[in-house]
Amino acid sequence: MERYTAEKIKQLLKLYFIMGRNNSKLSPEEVLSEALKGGITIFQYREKGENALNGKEKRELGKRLQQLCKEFNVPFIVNDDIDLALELDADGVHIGQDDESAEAVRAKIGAKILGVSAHSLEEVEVAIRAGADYIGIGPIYHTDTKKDAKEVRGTVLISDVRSQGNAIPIVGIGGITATNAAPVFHAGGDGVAVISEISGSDQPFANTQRLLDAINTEA
Ligand code: TZP
Ligand code: MG
Repeated sequence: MERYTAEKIKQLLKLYFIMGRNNSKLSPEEVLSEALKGGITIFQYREKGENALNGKEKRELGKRLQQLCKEFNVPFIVNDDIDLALELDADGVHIGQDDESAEAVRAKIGAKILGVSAHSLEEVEVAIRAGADYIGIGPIYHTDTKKDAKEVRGTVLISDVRSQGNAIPIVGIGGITATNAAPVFHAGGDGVAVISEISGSDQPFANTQRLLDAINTEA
């Protein structure tokens, strides 16, 4: 297997849905099915926070969500847990600055997709040198979903990366909805990542389509 091209990654980032069991009102399987039908382009399994599943339960839910993604040919990414990603043969992993180094993770996962969260130009550059396929930047807007989120910075860092002539695939995250997604693309982002806009809704299909409509008028 070869590394994904940057062009392909940019297409995949367009509408990035992230969810763990405690983000969803409906069952996670039901929410993900609706989001897949609605047109998400990539999915991240992020099992975090209070009552997060561990061990076998975490793995079993991951397997079921991965199977749904396979049916729609949508890549399945695992947050933080490299061992689980390898065990399930996931399509990739996403890590933050507090996780294992991007270099070490790249060495373990080979050509799988590697996403890294970054909050400064320096972190962006280090992640790229270490072999990141894309960078997650946020929080763009206020979010209640991630309790330890950094301060809201809008799209400044995305613009700064592009001002430097850096073409690394970028996804913006944090408080994104159909009505505020546009600035991420205007700043040079390739996609938006959402948790609650889809998972917290009792109409995940409709919300996914609304997001996609908003994105398609920009991207
Ligand atoms: N990283 C930065 S903000 C955030 C993460 C995981 C949470 C995004 O959730 P929401 O509900 O889309 O604001
Ligand atoms: Mg992390």
